[in-house]
Amino acid sequence: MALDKETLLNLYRNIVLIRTFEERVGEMYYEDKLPAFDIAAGPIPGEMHLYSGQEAVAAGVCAHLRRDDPVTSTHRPHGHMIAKGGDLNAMMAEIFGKKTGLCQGKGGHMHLFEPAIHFGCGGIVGGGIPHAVGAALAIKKRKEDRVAVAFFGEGAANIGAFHESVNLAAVWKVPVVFVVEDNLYAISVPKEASTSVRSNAERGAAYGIPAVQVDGQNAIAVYEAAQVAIDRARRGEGPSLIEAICYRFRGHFEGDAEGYLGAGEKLEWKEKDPINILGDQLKEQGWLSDAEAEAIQAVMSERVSAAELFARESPYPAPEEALEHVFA
Ligand SMILES: Cc1ncc(C[n+]2csc(CCOP(=O)(O)OP(=O)(O)O)c2C)c(N)n1
Ligand SMILES: [Mg+2]
Repeated sequence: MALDKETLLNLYRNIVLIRTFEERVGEMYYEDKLPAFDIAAGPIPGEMHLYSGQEAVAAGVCAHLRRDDPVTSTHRPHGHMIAKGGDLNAMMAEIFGKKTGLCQGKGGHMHLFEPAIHFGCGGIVGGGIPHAVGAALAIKKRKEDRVAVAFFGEGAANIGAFHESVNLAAVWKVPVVFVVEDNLYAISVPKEASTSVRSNAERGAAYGIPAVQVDGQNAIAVYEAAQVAIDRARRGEGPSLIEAICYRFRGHFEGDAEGYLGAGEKLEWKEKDPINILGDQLKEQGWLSDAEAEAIQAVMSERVSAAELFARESPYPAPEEALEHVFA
């Protein structure tokens, strides 16, 4: 499949934006937390799970989605939401716990909800998978051509909700695509220690749905696999599964000592940085010069800085609002 210049450049811009956002959040997260690592201190209190390294998966899949296609995400949601077209300012404000955030500052980084782009996520591992199937069932009942996508990790693929969801999606033949991001670990647990099959793509056969494995560091490979799965779902032909083999460049959470990594493992994976892989593919075509790459980086840095400024300058919710808009 020959991809055109604008499609590839858009993938590249998206990946650079996600990386820039994540790395800046990673810097800001440590403000005032060190040296004792006080998790409640600084402008971004609480846990933080960043998506750097896995950007090609979110970008390659979401490139096919419309604003009205529902997406469920995870405890590592920023990349998915940015790729889906999320409002950077409102995302960043939510991460800062500010009133102008997507959940008025009461959700934090794992609870980003934006109805306008049909996006939701949450900290319960595997929790978004049944929601995506429910959304797909609604789409089918209404006879719409929308597609639901569930992003989740390979750890989540061992949760009961995954198996029940894939089974029912197949039985009901609903328009959903399951995207397993296999980044080799669930916190510190390697996949081999928790998973009965070598590849989650093998599990598609157990439920009678198409499933493929792709190189999740290669945006073009993800884009092409997602095109097949999403087109199929839009045509009413039912669910499918994509397993993207990828790697997170940061710890499971910020503050992770990463004692479980093999020697040199991270450096090896950094050779497969999705920005460089796609950048080289673009350069080979003559579609990206070093100066153009720098210009794209400058635009994305500017967008992230604007979101940071917005978040920093926004007010916190008032204490008397603490019990509003929450289950209490
Ligand atoms: C139901 C549930 N069990 C356990 C946890 C604790 N937990 C948070 S993230 C995580 C690992 C998830 O691994 P994976 O699905 O591979 O996603 P990744 O973090 O690698 O992106 C676990 C066990 C949780 N949040 N929810
Ligand atoms: Mg994982």
